[in-house]
Amino acid sequence: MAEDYTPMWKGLGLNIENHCKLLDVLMEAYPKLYMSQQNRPAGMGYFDFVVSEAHGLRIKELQAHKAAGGKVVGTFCVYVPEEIILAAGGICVGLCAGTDFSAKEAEAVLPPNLCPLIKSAVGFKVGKLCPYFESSDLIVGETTCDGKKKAWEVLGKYHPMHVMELPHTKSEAARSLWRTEVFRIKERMEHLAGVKITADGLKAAIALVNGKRAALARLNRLRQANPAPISGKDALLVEQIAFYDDVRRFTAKVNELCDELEQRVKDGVGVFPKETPRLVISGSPMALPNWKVHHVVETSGAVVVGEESCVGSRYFTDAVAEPGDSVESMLDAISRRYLRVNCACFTPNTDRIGQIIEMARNAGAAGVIHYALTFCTPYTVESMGVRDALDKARIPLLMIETDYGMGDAAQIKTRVEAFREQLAAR
Ligand code: BJ8
Repeated sequence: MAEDYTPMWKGLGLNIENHCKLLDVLMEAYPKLYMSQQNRPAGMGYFDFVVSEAHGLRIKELQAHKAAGGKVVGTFCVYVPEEIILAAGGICVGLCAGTDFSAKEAEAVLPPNLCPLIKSAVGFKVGKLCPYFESSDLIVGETTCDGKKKAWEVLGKYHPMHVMELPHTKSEAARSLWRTEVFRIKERMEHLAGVKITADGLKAAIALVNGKRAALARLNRLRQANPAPISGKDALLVEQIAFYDDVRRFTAKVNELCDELEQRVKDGVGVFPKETPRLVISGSPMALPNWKVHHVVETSGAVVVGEESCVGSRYFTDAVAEPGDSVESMLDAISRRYLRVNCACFTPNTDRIGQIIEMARNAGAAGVIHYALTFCTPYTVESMGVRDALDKARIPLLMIETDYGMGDAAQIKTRVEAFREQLAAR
């Protein structure tokens, strides 16, 4: 890190000793997993820097924003409309976490048999380990899976929260409920920030977030080239950083990276040989710093060429329709766009299956890995329908259910290697 941020972390009330241990773990893992990759695009340098300053410079930026009167809002789900937070002069930061470092803190207030993503995030708050939590003026939860919505009752004892009621079908009644929720979060943001959201402000925020999604979609189109111009692990990192970096700067840096990748594609330059089996990963989200399965796959002779995931295509596919001129018409467009996301918390959720097949075909993938976090009922149960549909489409599938621990990494590696051999034999 560029400077000693200890005074800032102390000011935020972090548990300094444990926070330092957490940073040590991360800073030890990152070079091993990331800097060991061959022929990385030069444009990844920016994202390496962002990781190195994730708890430093970015937090300093959030503090400066707050000092100037702005608000910081933490979220856990791609259904929470970032555009509304930005239009109220806020900064939106993702609080999902991808490490088992905070499991002990989480298990003091939550049962152990719970999705690791929820435990990791709540443990960060309870253990005072995360400067993003401590910088947030408000945390926005949502009624998606049972684990999350019950966890928000616990989290609400530790931090000011707003919970959006997300319906679980896409019926007319559900759309109407969701529209009401979108209008309600707009009012909550106005109240929090002490501003009135204007049509111009909302229009600009929509354009900004659409630009970010378009840059990520461009990156993912470029990954479809063979040889893949960027590793899946690097692309995943960019998708993870999308949740907390400054939107304008991030979009510019992703587009710069894409310019470099376009040149690589023209020159036939890749990070793995052309014949490397290509895989799409689909399922539960992989929050930073969860790189486990990508790392296993890419050190087992295969390459990941797409993520059908909320840290992946569910986040960047689809833009908010170019808005009308009133705040109301823009909120309607936001509400429609967000309800098109296909999370396994919905029933039925068959459109997701079509998207997995489409992604696998477009990316020239030889197979799909269905990834479910342990105790993630929505994605685990839905994996049965995914299996049947991929079977019909003659796309090989490997199902992996795992948590954040590394105890099963060797076993997953053996299964991925066997899958790769199965693909080669076809
Ligand atoms: S839109 S996937 S971000 S809810 S992994 S906590 S589902 S038990 S994170 Fe999600 Fe929004 Fe859906 Fe996406 Fe529950 Fe499963 Fe854990 Fe999950």
